[in-house]
Amino acid sequence: MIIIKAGGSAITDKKLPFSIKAHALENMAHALADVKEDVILCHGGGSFGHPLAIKYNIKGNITTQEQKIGISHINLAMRNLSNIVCETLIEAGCKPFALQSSACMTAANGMLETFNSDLVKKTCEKGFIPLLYGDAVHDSKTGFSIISGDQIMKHLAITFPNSRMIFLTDVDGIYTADPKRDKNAALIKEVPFSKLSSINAGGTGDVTGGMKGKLSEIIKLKGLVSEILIINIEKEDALPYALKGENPGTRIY
Ligand code: IP8
Repeated sequence: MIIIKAGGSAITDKKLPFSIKAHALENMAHALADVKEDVILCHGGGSFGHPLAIKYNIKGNITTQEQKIGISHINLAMRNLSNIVCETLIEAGCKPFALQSSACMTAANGMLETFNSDLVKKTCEKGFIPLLYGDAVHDSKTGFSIISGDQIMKHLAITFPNSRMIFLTDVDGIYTADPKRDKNAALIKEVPFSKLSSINAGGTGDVTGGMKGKLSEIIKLKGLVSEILIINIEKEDALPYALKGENPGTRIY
């Protein structure tokens, strides 16, 4: 099993609300059209989910009318992004089947609590690519909360042990510092799980964390996956290489 996370920054343009990076989506879709192994795809919120989460102050207890309107907006925006991803995959010859995260997952205090992963299994068994995404979900403690795609990845890692995971980003892999802010940042080609916590990869204003946040989620995958690749989906060859087992970015083992 190959489980792929398409990061929000990789497939959307965070500078412009509700805008996508069409070339990145197309690179991903074309690479997946040729893959023979079972694949699960999960994407983040990017310019569709995160600006709304900030605008409507989606954190803690969701009690005000304003916050609740925000939840509706996020629910719609994430479906819209999922539709765009699906359309791009279908055009490239893939068979995606979107599973609306808000309809098959719940959270408790912002942490994923229940997940009907049977639907994911059935979708794979029938030869489709299950498509999941970070989303606003029912929360047993706060009313609603936002589940990140990385939390979903952790759950998938437990459900499908020893899978390979590929994280698609807009940078070549993990750097010694944030490559968008620090020109001395150097790419790390290989790193063991045990050294991940000492890397200062820089962060962004995402409600669920940026690259630093991603690494803190990735650390939790130790012992659950066979390996993780972090690659740049803006480079046309990166995902085809990664799917063949090569390392065009950073390999975590
Ligand atoms: O981009 C968050 O998912 P992430 C999704 O994987 C929303 O952190 C709705 C902001």
